[in-house]
Amino acid sequence: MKKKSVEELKTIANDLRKKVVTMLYEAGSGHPGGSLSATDFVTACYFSEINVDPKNPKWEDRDRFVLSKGHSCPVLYAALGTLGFFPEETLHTLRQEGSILQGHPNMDCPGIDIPTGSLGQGLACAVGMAIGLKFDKKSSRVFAVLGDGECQEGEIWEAAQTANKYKLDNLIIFVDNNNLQIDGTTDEIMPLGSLAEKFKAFGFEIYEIDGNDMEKIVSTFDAIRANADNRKPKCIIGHTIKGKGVSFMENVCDWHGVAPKKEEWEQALKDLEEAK
Ligand SMILES: Cc1ncc(C[n+]2csc(CCOP(=O)(O)OP(=O)(O)O)c2C)c(N)n1
Repeated sequence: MKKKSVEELKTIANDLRKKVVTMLYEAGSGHPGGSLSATDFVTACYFSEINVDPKNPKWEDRDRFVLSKGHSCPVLYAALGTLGFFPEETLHTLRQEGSILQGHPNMDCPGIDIPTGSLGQGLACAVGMAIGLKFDKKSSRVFAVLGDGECQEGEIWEAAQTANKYKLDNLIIFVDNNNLQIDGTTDEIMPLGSLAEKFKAFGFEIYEIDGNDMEKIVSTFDAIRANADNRKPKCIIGHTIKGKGVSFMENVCDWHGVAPKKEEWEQALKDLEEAK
């Protein structure tokens, strides 16, 4: 895929945010906060960095993408629909019975490499994929998006140990570090300390950035590519804002898993239009 400029990526991210709030408004349920905090990273992945083919979603040599924090799937669906993995009109069927776009992703949806939603499990799946790709001598990479609240799950750290043991330099994880969980701050629920220090201690190469800054995300990908074969898994700690881009959702925990009503949806679209 032809690489997009940072400005083009910012425009796409804004467009995906609009699609996310619209999908959630139409569905009447879903998770806006964590979808909007992860939007810039998902955009940079799908529209610039990862090697996938919308016409051949199961292409053997594709890069893999694991949305470990599966509840944030509206933004992933918006990206996949925009790219043509499925007809874009399908985005209007989010969470409907029989739709390929369920409240948590499953593999009926073209472009989804693994079902997720039970937090803590996705990184282990990504690690397994990265081991398999190395075993098959493929140059494909595995990208995984984790929540900071999700990092309170023990299985994350078992998977991290394994990534280190097998020197998975083909694994790139992004921690969407928005400091909020389902019903409070991550610190109130279970303090995490420094995730950068933790993943470093687990053998990862660390990049700590503003995870809503497109330029930083793109330059981090450049740095990772320049340093690809150092036999270390990579971890980007992305400091983000939950609900990013919608004034009344930003940093408000109550918007973790609630859909906007009509006036709120209209206001959200207005905010995003103004942010363009
Ligand atoms: C194993 C498991 N326990 C609990 C939940 C319920 N749950 C859904 S989202 C969420 C909070 C996740 O917080 P975080 O990972 O920080 O996600 P974000 O803030 O980015 O949405 C919880 C506890 C779940 N999906 N899976």
